[in-house]
Amino acid sequence: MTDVMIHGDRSLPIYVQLENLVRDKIDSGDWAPGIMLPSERQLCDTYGIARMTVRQAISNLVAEGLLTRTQGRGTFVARPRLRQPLSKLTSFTEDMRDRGLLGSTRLLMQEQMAASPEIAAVLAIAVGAPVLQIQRLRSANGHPMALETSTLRGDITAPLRHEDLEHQSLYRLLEERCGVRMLRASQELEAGIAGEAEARLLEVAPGAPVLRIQRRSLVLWQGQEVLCEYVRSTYRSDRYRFYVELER
Ligand code: 16G
Repeated sequence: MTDVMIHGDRSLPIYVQLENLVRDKIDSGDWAPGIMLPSERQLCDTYGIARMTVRQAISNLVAEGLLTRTQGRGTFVARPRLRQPLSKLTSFTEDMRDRGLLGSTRLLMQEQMAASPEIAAVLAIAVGAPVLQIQRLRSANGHPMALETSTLRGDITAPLRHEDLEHQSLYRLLEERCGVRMLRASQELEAGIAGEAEARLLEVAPGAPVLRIQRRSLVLWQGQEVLCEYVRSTYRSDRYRFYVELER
């Protein structure tokens, strides 16, 4: 077996040669994002190599994020992740528009409620004060990207009570309807795994790696700087890459 050459260098283990071959096909555009790879059996037959070897190469490329595997459907060439700067306070709508993608939203919940102690502490308001909570699934070109649960101060967002939050940008509405100017935000990002419900919405397997983000936004409202928005988001880690410029 060690004598087999499927990609340039006979001295490399066969699974590495196969990985390199797949990489080349993706880099050259021969295998475009979203296309399904030949089956394990086909790869074995085409290159005359063992099933275990094919499996190892594919698993490594899945772990690397170059391929994605969907249970029962097959292995696909991954779509390149969206590179999102962490230094700009932008909205999902703006992010999609800037990239020439078609952003869409599914509104899962829109409710007026009383602030829990946790929310009250985060937004620096009284426990029981009114808040508006909305949960939205955000997609790009029809592909689910993130699930966002935003909690906003009820007094500031009172004009939004009957607004359609499925087809309009929340940040634009805040600025145009609520007399708010978005100023800045603090954001925390950590790794997580998708629970059952969010996995279904994001169309990933339960337990798939995700990025969890919390954002607290400060706005100018009635001449004062106040915390207005607290967002907990779950981003698909295979669709996003966040970056930040560092200075010294
Ligand atoms: C982004 C923000 C979210 C904000 C939303 C408003 C993160 C990581 N991202 O998705 O906090 O609520 O934009 O979007 O929190 P919209 O104006 O398009 O409704």
